[in-house]
Amino acid sequence: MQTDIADTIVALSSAVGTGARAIVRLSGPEALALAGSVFTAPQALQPGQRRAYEGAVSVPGIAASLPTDLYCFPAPRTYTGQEVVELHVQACPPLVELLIAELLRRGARAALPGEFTLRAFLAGKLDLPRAEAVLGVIEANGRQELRQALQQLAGGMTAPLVGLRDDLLNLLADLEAGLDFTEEDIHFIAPEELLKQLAKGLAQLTLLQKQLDQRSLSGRPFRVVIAGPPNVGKSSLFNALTGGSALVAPEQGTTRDYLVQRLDLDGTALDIVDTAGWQSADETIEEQAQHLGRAAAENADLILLCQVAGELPPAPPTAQEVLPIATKCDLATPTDDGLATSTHTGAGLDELRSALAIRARAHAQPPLAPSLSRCRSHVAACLEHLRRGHEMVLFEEPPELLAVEVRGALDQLGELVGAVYTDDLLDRIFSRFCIGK
Ligand SMILES: Nc1nc2c(ncn2[C@@H]2O[C@H](COP(=O)(O)OP(=O)(O)OP(=O)(O)O)[C@@H](O)[C@H]2O)c(=O)[nH]1
Ligand SMILES: [Mg+2]
Repeated sequence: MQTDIADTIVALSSAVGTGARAIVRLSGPEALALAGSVFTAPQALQPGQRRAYEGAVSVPGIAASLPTDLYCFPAPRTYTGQEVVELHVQACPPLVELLIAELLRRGARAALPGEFTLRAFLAGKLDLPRAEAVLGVIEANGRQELRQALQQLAGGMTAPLVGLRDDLLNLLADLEAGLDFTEEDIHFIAPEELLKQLAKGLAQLTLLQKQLDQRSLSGRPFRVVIAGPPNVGKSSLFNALTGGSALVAPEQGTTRDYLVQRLDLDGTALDIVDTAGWQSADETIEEQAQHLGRAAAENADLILLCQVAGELPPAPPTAQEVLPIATKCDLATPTDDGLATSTHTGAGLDELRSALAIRARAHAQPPLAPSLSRCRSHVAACLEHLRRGHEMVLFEEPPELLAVEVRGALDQLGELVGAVYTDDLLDRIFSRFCIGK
């Protein structure tokens, strides 16, 4: 991505299409001058002041001037660290197109995908994992991915590493200072202290490695749990989807255990789980069934929350994503409370399968996956350097060699947070963004 941060870039930064408002965003040294050249307001624009103006834009080809709000955010306290201006206009696609074309004609450059966030990164506003998390938030499929992306955006991954980098930099400084005095046997840092620092780094990184492993969602198939009150047709739905043979009976409390079956939908694997209907338990076995069902629901990526069509849907049990299903729609007119299905007539089953396939596919390629695997590889390499360093201190090897390992560990951490990067890497990361972000 060849970008010059001296260019003033422009893009539509709200969703494409009609709507209440469209936001045309500019970033760069000429942002206000360019926006001001198409915008008129009763009061003069004040460069360097953070404020909003009510006015209008006029663009060639449209006789009338169009009511517009202009928001000016002077550098450096902005998303990109540069002067940012937003023009909020009516979300009419031809108008927005004409406005952007006019700004381009006057000297702005069309922003490349992710270029606003790239500028934020280059200005030091975001480290690399947080910049990657911006994409994770935009493209999150479901609440769990959104939660993870927001956590990463808030610095959840890199904040603990800042302290580690500082500690290792101090350690390296002490080691390198000592290198000039190796003949005299003067140490700036005692071997016990070295071991303590290295062990602390190892512990921190091992913890981060575990967290990254847990967050890699794509490792296991998408897990769909069928849950809801007793006798609403959960096991019948399970059988209809999987071709399985869960017990189905008119009595409530038929399902005691829970059943899992792997299913292939359009080439994507997913696990479907049938659970016992929720009810108060008055015997031990029932209690166990309830407990198992709840545990299965907690591990779900999606809960198919079943209720008989026409009845009030039950309250969702957990924070997991829920798809409400109105079962037995052959018996009653379904309300709007969910996807209407009937295992007797087959109604709604194809729609349910496609809904599951879309979600399972999205789960198999979570937007944060490339970021997680990038971070995982740096953490693993950094751990390796620290492990070797730890061993060297134990075996009293020369401090020059230890310094090489500590430097290696620091390089890895630097690449992880983006303190060290290549243009290729930035290209790979930011080209996945959409334009305007
Ligand atoms: N008319 C109609 N009956 C259904 C449908 N699905 C299930 N049933 C009937 O509803 C009864 C209960 O079905 P199950 O699938 O065992 O219900 P469940 O929710 O698994 O029940 P528990 O395991 O006891 O919680 C059975 O008699 C099924 O034949 C449907 O789509 N239409
Ligand atoms: Mg059942």
